[in-house]
Amino acid sequence: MPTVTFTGVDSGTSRNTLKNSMAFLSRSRLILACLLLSNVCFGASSGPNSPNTESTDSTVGTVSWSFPSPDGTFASDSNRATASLTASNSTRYLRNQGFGFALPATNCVVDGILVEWQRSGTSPVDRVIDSSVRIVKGGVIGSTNRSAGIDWPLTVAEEAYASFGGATDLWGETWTCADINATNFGSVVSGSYIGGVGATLASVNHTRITVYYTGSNWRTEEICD
Ligand SMILES: [Ca+2]
Repeated sequence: MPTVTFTGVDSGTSRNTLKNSMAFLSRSRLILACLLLSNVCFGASSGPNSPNTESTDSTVGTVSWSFPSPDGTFASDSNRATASLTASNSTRYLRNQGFGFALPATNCVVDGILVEWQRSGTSPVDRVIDSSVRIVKGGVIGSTNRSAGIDWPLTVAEEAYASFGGATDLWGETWTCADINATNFGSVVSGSYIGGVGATLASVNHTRITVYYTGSNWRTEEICD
């Protein structure tokens, strides 16, 4: 058995120091063995975000939208996109894109999309209703119409946000988070005047979208004491 000789210090003290160090290393190995690297999912939402483009899309309806300068629907303010309706006709689509989402590029699953429009009609007797409400993916208008024929408030003073879709509604589409981040992701809405006479002014003040998604992060967890 070789003999270890400690020089310059008391050999008993050095022996205790070595024993303490080895005990510390032993505990450290135990702690490392109890750490688990796991992929943990979390639910999140992004938004509501506002668009940076607005236009008339002639896919439906007959009456185009007019937009003030610099914009009508980018914010809830005194500027509105408007369409003058008569004799039971409908607006063309009001199309919004450029919502500026920045969902994670990886480990990201889209769970639902909520679209809200702040809008009104101005006829005191007859009404404007939603005729078509759809999502835009990759610049293409979706096949799912979420309109329930809801009345638009009758005055600008009564403007309110109407909600379509939600936290678990994918609007009949299959999504990647890159689809949401794309500049050609957006929404369209068309209104119909259900009065047979007179005229009304359909107005949209603001469009906004909230996206719900599941992400995941790698994290270490201690699984024993
Ligand atoms: Ca506005």
